[in-house]
Amino acid sequence: MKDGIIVVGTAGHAKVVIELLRAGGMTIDYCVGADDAYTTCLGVPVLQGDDHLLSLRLEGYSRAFIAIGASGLRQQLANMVKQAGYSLVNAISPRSVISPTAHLGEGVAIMAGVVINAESIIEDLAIINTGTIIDHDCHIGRAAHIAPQSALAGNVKIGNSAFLGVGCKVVPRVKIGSGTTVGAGGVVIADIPDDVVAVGVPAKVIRRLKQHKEVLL
Ligand code: JB2
Repeated sequence: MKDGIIVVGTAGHAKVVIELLRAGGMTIDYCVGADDAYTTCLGVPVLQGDDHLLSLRLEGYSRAFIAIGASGLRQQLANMVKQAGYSLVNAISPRSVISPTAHLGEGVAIMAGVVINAESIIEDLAIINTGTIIDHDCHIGRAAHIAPQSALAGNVKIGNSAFLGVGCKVVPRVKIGSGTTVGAGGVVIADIPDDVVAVGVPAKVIRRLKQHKEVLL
């Protein structure tokens, strides 16, 4: 069995994740990227093409992290590596503050400066980006992404695959639907349905999106 981590993804998100994993004392042996990916990422050798995930598994690697921002692709690749027999590690900054009563799923990224308060739940594959605050009793859905410097008050629910742009604010008890995007700087003061784009202060729906696909294992 090999102890090193395989990071899937080779671009900006992978760089941040590699540094988080290193800060947590882990060693990253390879990145696996698309066929046209660069050959190294922060000094980690890059293998091009997902067939490598299977050969690395046969070599004895068993731990991976999916470091890709696009939530659909992140879920597809997570399913692929799990089916190949990998487990997903978490990438958690030692400079985040996470309540002992919060619950984290697997394959989650929690960047520096994040605060997650009591009894909040972060589902698998979610990204809680730099400097974001998640107050008590929030629920962040599978593969959702809360971009940097956002702030969620207590009891907020964010649906699966939702995306909150940089600097969003959400008042208590609001629900934001699955597959929904809230544009940068949006202030959400009322529930927002699934699969829409909402922007502004206060945030208003401006567009419907194609229904997002749940990519469950
Ligand atoms: O089929 C694939 C594949 N397709 C694209 N297999 C594998 N293994 N990897 C694939 N990729 C990889 O997704 C590319 O090689 C590349 O590494 C990555 C897409 O990179 P992109 O430049 O779109 O960004 P990112 O995912 O690293 O970061 C996004 O999300 C972050 C959370 C950006 O929006 C960042 O700004 C953001 N911070």
